[in-house]
Amino acid sequence: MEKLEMFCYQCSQTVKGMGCTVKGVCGKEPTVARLQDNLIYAIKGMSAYLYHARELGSTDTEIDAFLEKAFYTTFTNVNFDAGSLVQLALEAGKMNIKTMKLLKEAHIKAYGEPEPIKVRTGTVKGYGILVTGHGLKALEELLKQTEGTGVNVYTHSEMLPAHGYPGLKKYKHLVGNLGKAWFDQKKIFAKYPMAILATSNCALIPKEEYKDRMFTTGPVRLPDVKHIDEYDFTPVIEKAKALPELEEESGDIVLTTGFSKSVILSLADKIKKLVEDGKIKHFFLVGGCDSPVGRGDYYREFVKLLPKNTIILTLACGKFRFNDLELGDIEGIPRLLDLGQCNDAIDAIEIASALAGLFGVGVNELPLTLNLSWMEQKAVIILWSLLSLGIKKIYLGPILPAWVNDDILKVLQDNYDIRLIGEPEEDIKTMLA
Ligand code: FSO
Repeated sequence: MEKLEMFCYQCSQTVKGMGCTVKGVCGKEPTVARLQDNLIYAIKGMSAYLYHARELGSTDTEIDAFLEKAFYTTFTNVNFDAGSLVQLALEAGKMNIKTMKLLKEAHIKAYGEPEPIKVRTGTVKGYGILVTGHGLKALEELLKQTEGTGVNVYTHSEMLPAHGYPGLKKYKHLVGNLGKAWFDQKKIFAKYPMAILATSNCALIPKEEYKDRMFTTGPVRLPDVKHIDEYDFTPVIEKAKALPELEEESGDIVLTTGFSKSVILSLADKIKKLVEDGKIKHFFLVGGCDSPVGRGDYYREFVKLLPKNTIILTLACGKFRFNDLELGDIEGIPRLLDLGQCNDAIDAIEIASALAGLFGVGVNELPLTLNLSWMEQKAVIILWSLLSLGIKKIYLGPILPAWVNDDILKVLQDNYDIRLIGEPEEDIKTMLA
């Protein structure tokens, strides 16, 4: 059958299928289409955070109204003005700051403020359920329903920070974390014979060998995988109990998480003195959404090479590239501080502005460098949040998002001095210079 022909409003030609969005059939660089794509990615990321906030009873009508406006603007024939689409992306960034705050407050209200905690990475003898994604509400409901059943609960990837929340760590059968960033899931889920629950984005089509013991909840759906509605995890618990018990296996590493804003800011005076005495020379924020493509090893090498008088804040699944490294401490302050999930970028923003206040300078004048790995929708909206605050000289890697063309990159470089990663050693020299 002939494909529908459509008029492309951007190049004023008739094209096969929908109006082109990435490669212009007209031969023109479709910057407007790419900026529309950017906006779609950005509002998808923001919607994910909003969804988890709503799960905990927190909503905001101003954010809802913005999403409506932004989504409407991505019609192929509503907005042809590249400049205003950049402005809209910045507005989305600002709105996402509000969204991340809403979610953080909802998490703290429900589970208390995270506290530093060491998390084991092996297995405990007995039945188990492995939870992946970002959904703390789903995890909490599962923990309530598994209490006293002899089924242990483990986290994977972006669920690691759950261990820091008092309201979640109080469950003694939340016993550890298995695996690293989202893209190791096929290997990890196949390796451990336990039930698996996916609570948010970054779930992959399952392999045959574990498909029948995998479950989804919330917005996640996978082909031939049972979906759980209304937080009734009975089928997941029954499946876990029908599987062989796991053996006791001590993990190779112990991970640390739970460095909330208030934990870090309670050390503000000490940090100030260490900076003034030259014992802390520079702060780095290294993290973001990890990508299986590109030079992901860059981040491990980068962190390893950082001088011992530097502090590294981290968040999101990008941290698994290096969060097993023993980096020591500076007079009792750990050099590696895990702030949590990608949405906890709000803590990084508030810590940076508190440090700026402490030293009486602007955030761009702080001895602070942001070196962010990115992939996917949430990383896009977090980048626009940082840009909306006027933060400059952010390093990006390991690859450029598909919607960035030379024109867009030039705007980002000219206005925000965005830099692309190079070699770790050279980058560190430039950042510290
Ligand atoms: Fe990573 Fe996934 Fe959370 Fe992202 S698990 S990649 S888009 O969700 O933001 O850090």
